[in-house]
Amino acid sequence: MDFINRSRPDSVALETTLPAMGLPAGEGLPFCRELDGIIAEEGGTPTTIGVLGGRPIVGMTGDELASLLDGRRVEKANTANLGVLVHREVDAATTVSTTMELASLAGVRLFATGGIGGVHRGYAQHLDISADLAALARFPVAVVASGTKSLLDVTATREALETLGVPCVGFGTDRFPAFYLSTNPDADSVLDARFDDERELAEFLDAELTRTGRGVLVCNPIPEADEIDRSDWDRWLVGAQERAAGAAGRDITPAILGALHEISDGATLRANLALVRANARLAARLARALPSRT
Ligand code: PSU
Ligand code: MN
Repeated sequence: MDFINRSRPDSVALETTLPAMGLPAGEGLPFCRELDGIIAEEGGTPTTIGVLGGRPIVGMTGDELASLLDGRRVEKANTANLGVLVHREVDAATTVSTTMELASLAGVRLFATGGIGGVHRGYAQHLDISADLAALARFPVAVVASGTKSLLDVTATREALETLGVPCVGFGTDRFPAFYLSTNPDADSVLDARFDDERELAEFLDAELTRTGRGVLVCNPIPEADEIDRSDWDRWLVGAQERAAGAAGRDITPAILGALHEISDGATLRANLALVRANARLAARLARALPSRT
């Protein structure tokens, strides 16, 4: 496939669905610049991934990113529809799944995001499972995230990762985090291992990505000061689900995130930004510490 590869050995991949659809209009671009600054400060190379005119770009320039995030509606590309969007030569934002696919194609091994997609609540009545989960089992990239978004079924998502054989390790925790919350609010979801030392974690990731050719989920819980109160969360979620009830398919996640940001008067948005910043910082430190980068 024809794609632009501007990655470097110390690259940290960043996705474009989060700034294009997960944040209020106009906030995506400045936030991307902030993440670039954090990654550069830690000695890494920020490498934002997206699709312009059907051509995937690994390491978008500021101008390219500005044109993707200029406010018009762009397509959301996961591993199912990426090929069609490339074929039709359109612009698209990449989710965790396609950011992993394109990062691995370019040889980028670290990727920072907020929370991965997963198994939606009520899956027994209406099956909805993010392509992010299968992507973790297919592409050799370490994804640094605060677990899965708490608006999903966190327990089922953790189980699905186990079923897919995706290693899930924690940095500073042995519990699966739930995005705005540092642990799963519904059950005790344990991880495969806990690491407290960045160098040791980087050594493990290097060995594991090479050994399996598949992905690893690195769980970095939201910083304690930014965590959302449990009872506020329960209330906000009920309200957001009601407001987003009309959304379907790929629009569900952005609709619920947007409703939460409004109902919580920006509290979920602030928490979301805080955890992504922390994940970008950790990913950059791990990228620098990867033993076999060339
Ligand atoms: N994390 C965030 N905000 C987001 C997303 C993740 O903090 O907007 C996006 C990611 O791109 C993820 C996608 O891959 O939501 C999942 O969408 P779906 O549930 O439709 O697979
Ligand atoms: Mn879905």
